[in-house]
Amino acid sequence: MRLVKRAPLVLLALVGLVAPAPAGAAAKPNPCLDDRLRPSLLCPDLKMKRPFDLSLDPTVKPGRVVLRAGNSIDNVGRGPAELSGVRSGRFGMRARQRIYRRDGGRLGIFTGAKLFFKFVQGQTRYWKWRRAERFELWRLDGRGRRARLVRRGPKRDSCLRDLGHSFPRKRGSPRRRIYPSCSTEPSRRLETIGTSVGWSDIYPASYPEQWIDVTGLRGCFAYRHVVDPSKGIFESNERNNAASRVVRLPYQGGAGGCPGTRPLDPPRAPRADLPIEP
Ligand SMILES: [Ca+2]
Ligand SMILES: [Ca+2]
Repeated sequence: MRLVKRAPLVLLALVGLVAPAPAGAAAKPNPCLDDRLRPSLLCPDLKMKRPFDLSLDPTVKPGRVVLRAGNSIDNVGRGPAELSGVRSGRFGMRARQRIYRRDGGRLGIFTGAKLFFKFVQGQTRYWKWRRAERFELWRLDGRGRRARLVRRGPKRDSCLRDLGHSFPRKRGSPRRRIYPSCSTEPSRRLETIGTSVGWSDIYPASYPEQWIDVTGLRGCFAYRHVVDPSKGIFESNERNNAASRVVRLPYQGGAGGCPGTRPLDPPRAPRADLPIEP
C-alpha cells in the first residue's frame, strides 16, 4: 500500500488534507488546475460520452413515456478518479478524493463528495458516489443553442468503477480492473470507489433511472448527460464533463432535421428557479 508522503504545509492547507472545511466555507482551489502543482500530480479527467442507444419506453410510469439512454463516464486523465469514504450515517459516508503524486505519494482532499448506500429498484443497495451525474433535457432555439432546461431525469448517483476498458493504450492505463463493482455490504465502515485511467463506468440504457420523461413535449431538444455537476472530484479538465445528443420529440429515432446537432458546450449552469415543464 502506498503511504501518504509529507507535503509542504502550504500544499496541505491548499487542499484541506488536515481537516474538512466547515460548512459554508469557500470552495477549495483545484490543484489539478494550478500550474505550479499540476506537474507533480496524476490528476483524473472525467469525460462524459454522448448519450447512446436512445429509445422510448412506455412501461416505466403509467400514462407517461420516457426516453432512455445509456451513459459512459470515461477517465481520460493521467491518474485515477478515486473517492475514499468513511461512514458518517446510516446510509452515508463522507469522502475524500485521493490524487496520486508522480513520486508515489498521494493527497487526500475533502471536496464535499459523499458516498450513499443507494437502493436500486428490483435489486439491492449499493455504495455509490452521490450526485455524480445529471440527465438534462434542454429545449433548443432556432439556431440549435440550448435555450431552456425543461426536464431532468432521476439518475444522480454512480458507482464509479472500472467496467469497460475504453482506452487501453492510454498512458498509465492498468491492464486489469483496479476498482470492481460497487459494494452491497451494509456494514461497511470504509469504502473506496474509483475509475482508472483509460477505463469507463458504463450504464446501458435499459438500467434503472436511465431516462428522462418526455411526455407531451414537441420540438427540438438536447438530451444531455453531465458528470460531476456538484464538483466532488478535482480534474485536469473541468470543461469536458457534459455531452449531448439532439433529438426531435415526439421521438422517432433521431434529430429529425433539428438544427444544432452539436449544441454548445461547455455547460451553462441551469438556474435553480427555472420552471420544469409538466
Ligand atoms: Ca473532465
Ligand atoms: Ca470535477
